[in-house]
Amino acid sequence: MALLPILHYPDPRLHTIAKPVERVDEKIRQLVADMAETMYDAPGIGLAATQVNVHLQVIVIDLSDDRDQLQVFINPQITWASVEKKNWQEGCLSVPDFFDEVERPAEVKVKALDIDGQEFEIKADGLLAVCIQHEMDHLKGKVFVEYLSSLKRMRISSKLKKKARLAL
Ligand code: K1U
Ligand code: ZN
Repeated sequence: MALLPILHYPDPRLHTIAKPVERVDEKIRQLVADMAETMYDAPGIGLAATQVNVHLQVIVIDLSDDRDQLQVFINPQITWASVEKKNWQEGCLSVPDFFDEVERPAEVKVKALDIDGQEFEIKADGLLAVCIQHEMDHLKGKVFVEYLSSLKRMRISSKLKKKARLAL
């Protein structure tokens, strides 16, 4: 297993659109294991392959307190979203130390492949629904700060650029 470097906003690679996985093979299983290790280490509750500069439709999520209930979504598709919307405070490992509210559908149904390449569909609400939608945005090249005002986005961008310069 390996820890993978996480891209930070405003890295343009975060805007790459991920391609579908053609075959769930050992290489994909290794990517999932490395992504899970990276998410647990960060620590985070989710991670999309885009964030580790791999442009394939792979997501890992673990919302459990004991960090032992990994959920893997390969080629995820939202098949239904509720009309009801909800605001949640979101964070992102690619936008360290910033949290802000985003409005999204309160419930979604998502269809995906699991680690064995088997199709499954789940209905999600609460934080799982938020996290799935947030991670699926990453696969489409969208970072949650793009839901915020351009002023907030510019402030975040310049703070993170400054932080990156100081880290050199
Ligand atoms: O996509 C990511 O960068 C992961 C992100 C997922 C997420 C969090 C909150 C709302 C929507 C999506 C994170 O994991 S940010 C870190 C975080 O929320 C957290 C970290 C440790 C413990 C609990 C939460
Ligand atoms: Zn994120």
